[in-house]
Amino acid sequence: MDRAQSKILFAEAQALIPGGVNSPVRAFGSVGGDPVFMTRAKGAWLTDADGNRYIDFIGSWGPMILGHAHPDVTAAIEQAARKSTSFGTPTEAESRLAQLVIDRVPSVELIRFVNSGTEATMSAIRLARGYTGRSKIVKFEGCYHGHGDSFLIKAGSGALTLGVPSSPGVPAAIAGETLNATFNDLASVEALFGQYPDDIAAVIVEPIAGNMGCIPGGKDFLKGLQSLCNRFGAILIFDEVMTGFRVHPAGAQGLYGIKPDLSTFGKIIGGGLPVGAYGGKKEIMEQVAPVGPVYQAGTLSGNPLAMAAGIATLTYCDGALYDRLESLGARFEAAITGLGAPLTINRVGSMFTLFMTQEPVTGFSGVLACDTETFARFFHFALDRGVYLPPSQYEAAFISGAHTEAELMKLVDTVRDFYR
Ligand code: KE4
Repeated sequence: MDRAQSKILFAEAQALIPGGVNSPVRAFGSVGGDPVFMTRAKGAWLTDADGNRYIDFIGSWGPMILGHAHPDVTAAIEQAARKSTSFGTPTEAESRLAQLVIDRVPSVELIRFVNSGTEATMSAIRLARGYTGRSKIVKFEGCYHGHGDSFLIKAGSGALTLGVPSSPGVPAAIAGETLNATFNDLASVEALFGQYPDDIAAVIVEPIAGNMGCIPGGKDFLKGLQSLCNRFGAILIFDEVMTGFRVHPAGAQGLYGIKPDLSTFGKIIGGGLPVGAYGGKKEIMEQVAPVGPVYQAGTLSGNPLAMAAGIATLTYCDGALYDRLESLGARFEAAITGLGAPLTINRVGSMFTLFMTQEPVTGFSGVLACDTETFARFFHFALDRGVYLPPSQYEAAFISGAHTEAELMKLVDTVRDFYR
C-alpha cells in the first residue's frame, strides 16, 4: 500500500511533537514502520491520508463502540456546539449523563466527570487516600491506569510497549507508595496486606485487563480482592475506563456481579470526546470538594460537547447492542480458533487480543512469553491488507456495532493467509 502522504505528515509532525505523536503507543514503536495518518472514518472503516481504507479494530482505543461518525452522536455534538463549546458553569447535560451512568451501574451512587481516564484514576486514588488517611496503593504489574505518577510503576499499555514500565521522573517517594502485585494471583495481594496491614488505601485493578492484551480477571480473584479490602479497610477501585459499557451494560462489574467501592470510567462515556469519570459509594464520594476536603477540579470537566456525545453514545448501548457484539465476537473467536494457527485468542464480548503464543495467556508472565517479532510482522501483513489492529501485542482490539461478519471474516482470512 502506498502511504506517501502519511510519511510526509509524519516527518512534519516529528519536527513539532515528540515522536510525531500525542500518545506514544500510536508511534508504531514496537511494530516498526511509520504510523498511518487518518483523515476520516465511518462505521467500521478508517481512511488514511493517501485514501487507503482499513477495517478498524482499534476504535480509538475503545470509545467508538458504535462505530465512527454515528449520525446521532455527530448531530448531538453539532447541536451542542451551536450553543457554545463551554460555559464553565453547571449544565443540565452533566446531570443527564450522570443519571445514565448511575442508572446502569448499581455501585455508583455519586459520580464526578473529568477530562480523561488518567484524571479519573488519579482522582480516585487521591480520594481513597483522603478517605482512609493511608498512602499506599496496590496495582498489578502489566495493568495500566493512565500516566499519573503513582501508576507508572510496572505499568502496561504504551509504557510496556516501549519497554519503560517504570517511568523516569516519578519521585522515589511517590513510587515507594505504589505496591505491585500479580494479576490473577490473590496470594500476591494477601502478602502485601500482610506486610502493610494498616497502610494500604486502595487496590486498583482492571477487572478485565486490556493493557497487557485482553486478560479476564478470575471471578474468585476479583471477589477475593473485595474480601481483602473489606477485611483490611482498603478501598476497592475497578478501573473500568476501558471495560465500562464495553463488555456489559454495567461494565465488567455487571458481568461479574461485583460492586466495587469506587469505579473509574472514560472512553465510551465520551463517545470519542475527552471524558473521564470516577464514582461510587456516596459516603466516599462526599469527601470530594466542594462537599468534602479532597480537592479535584477541571476547567473543562463536564464539557457540554463531551456530555452530548456521551449521552448519545450510551443511549445506543442497550441490551440489543451487547447481544449483537457477543454473538459476532463469539463467531469470530470460533473462526480464529478453528484455523489451528499457532496463536491464542482471549476475548470478552467485543474486546479481544490475538497473542502470538500457543500457551494460554492468563497473566503477565504469559504475555511476556509472546513472540512480539511475529506480532510485528503480522501487524504489517494485516495493515497492508486493509486491516488496522492495535500496533502492540500489549493492547486490546475492539469490535464495534458497525462491524459486520464480513469485516471480522476478513481478519480471520488474514490470520489464515499469514500462517499459510
Ligand atoms: P486516558 O488518560 O488515556 O483517557 O485513560 C487512561 C487509562 C486508564 N485506565 C485504563 C484501563 C486504560 O485503558 C486507560 C487508557 N488506555 C490506553 C489504551 N491501552 C490509551 C491509549 C493511549 O495511551 O494512547
